[in-house]
Amino acid sequence: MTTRGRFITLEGGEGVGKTTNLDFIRRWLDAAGLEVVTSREPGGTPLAEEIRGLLLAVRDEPVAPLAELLLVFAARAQHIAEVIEPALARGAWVLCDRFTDATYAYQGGGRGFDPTVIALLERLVQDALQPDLTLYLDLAPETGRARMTGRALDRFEREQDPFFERVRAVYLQRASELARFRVIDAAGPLATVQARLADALRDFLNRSGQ
Ligand code: Z5A
Repeated sequence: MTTRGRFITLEGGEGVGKTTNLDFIRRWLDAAGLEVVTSREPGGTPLAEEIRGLLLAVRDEPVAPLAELLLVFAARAQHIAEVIEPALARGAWVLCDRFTDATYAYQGGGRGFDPTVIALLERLVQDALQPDLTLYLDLAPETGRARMTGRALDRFEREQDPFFERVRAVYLQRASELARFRVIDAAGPLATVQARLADALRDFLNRSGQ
């Protein structure tokens, strides 16, 4: 019988280094002899990537918070069905740049949705699916923002500092409540951050009996 794969998510505010470190983590897991599928949210399939485009586009029409929340979960439903579940079922490890903790942080903390509403949709869309390990890259929002200098900002990145303070507060709250979280200090040189990530991965593999 095939052993189900593990689901690892990478989380954090803007500019903390998720995209930069995703490839490092993938190579690290590859070197450990694991089959790894990398993906991202919102996105990960053609349809979900189209929804990502809708969510991130800067537009004149204000986006109703409920429309935003439902689009996030619509993309997630497609991503789970097409990519995440099939990969885990065949024994591959899935490494995903953001998942539902981002919904609690951005739509919950940022936009003010009651977490019980998010939890309702989470159950509907995910059933029992949860990450096995969540690597949360923690950084002061102003440091992350400074790293983004010169980039064209999307609809979320145009939010102001208090929005990102609320996002960070929700991530830290969840990290204190959920055992699957590992908080990684994302400040300092990239090599230092990657050494912290490698420690967390080594620890997870040891605990998983790999
Ligand atoms: N969103 C949501 O609202 N609800 C949800 O449920 C989900 C998502 C899943 C898109 O996500 C948006 O979707 C997101 C929340 C919303 N918006 N925001 N904000 P995204 O992950 O694509 O967006 P992002 O957070 O803005 O990602 P990003 O711009 O790609 O940032 P990053 O991946 O964390 O950082 P990076 O691109 O790897 O690094 C930024 C720069 O810093 C880059 O030049 C690096 O070379 C540099 N860097 C990286 N590490 C270091 C260190 N250690 N030192 C110095 N410089 C560094």
